[in-house]
Amino acid sequence: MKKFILAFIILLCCILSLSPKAMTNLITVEFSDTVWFWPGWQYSPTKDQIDSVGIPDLLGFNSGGGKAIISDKGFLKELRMEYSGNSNIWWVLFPGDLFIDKDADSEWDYLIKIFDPLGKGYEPGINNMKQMGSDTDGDGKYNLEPGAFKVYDIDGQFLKDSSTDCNYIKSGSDNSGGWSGYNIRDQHPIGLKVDDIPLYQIWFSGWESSNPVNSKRTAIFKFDYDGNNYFDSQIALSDEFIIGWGVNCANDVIYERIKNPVPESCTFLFLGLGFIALLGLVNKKKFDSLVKSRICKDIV
Ligand SMILES: [Ca+2]
Ligand SMILES: [Ca+2]
Ligand SMILES: [Ca+2]
Ligand SMILES: [Ca+2]
Repeated sequence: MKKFILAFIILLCCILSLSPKAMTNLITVEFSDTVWFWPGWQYSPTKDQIDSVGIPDLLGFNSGGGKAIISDKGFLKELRMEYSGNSNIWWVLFPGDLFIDKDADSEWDYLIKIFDPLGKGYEPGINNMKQMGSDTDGDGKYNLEPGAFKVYDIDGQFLKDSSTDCNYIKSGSDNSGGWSGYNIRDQHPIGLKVDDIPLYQIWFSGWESSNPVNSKRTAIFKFDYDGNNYFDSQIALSDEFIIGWGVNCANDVIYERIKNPVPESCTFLFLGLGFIALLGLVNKKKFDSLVKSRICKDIV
């Protein structure tokens, strides 16, 4: 009887681990903004000592920012980045591309292309909201509307330093175009030039043309957005993953190694252990005869 109850519990666990309800559980992980530049991308002795050169300040979780939402199957579902500034000249800023290193091996795996959403073409490092955004309501203020943005498989793009890589779009150092006279973090990756066909799309919350001084905004990336029958992205995360993001001036950049609390293949491991335990409960005699008859059958 005891064995029967134990078997029943194990079976129940197996069924629960596969149930649709279990698949909907979401886990939130907080992350901060701990770097001043991406590894290998220092450029200026003075600015490399500062987290944010001017605006904005991308905020860590202790300021309310920095959240990754992961499904209990280990898929990335959402990223939330908070930012604020002590000035409202947001028309000069544009969000950079989002980089994801799903297994934290310092090779990027996915790119979410924000930098050129309207297909206007880009000039590395000098574009601003007026050049790249839209003014759909005609009030003269340009902003990036929320919407669908393309995801690219960039497997194999290394996190190289500035001397060896030419595929990155970098923040401007030429003091021309939209950046003439601005004091920014120069020569830092803010995007990537890609010619590939996008894998799918995800939802991005857009970017404001202005921002009340010192108030917080949140940039949200949704990877499994079904509000408008968008996309079914499945970015499977390893035990650790890295995100890289910033603005087109690279005034503040994020490069965070985040722990994925969902153990890899935990469900299958659990299932496997369950079945092994079940097998152990089968009457040894019956089990032996079962095996024997199978062997005999195979020989015959
Ligand atoms: Ca910051
Ligand atoms: Ca990788
Ligand atoms: Ca407008
Ligand atoms: Ca930073």
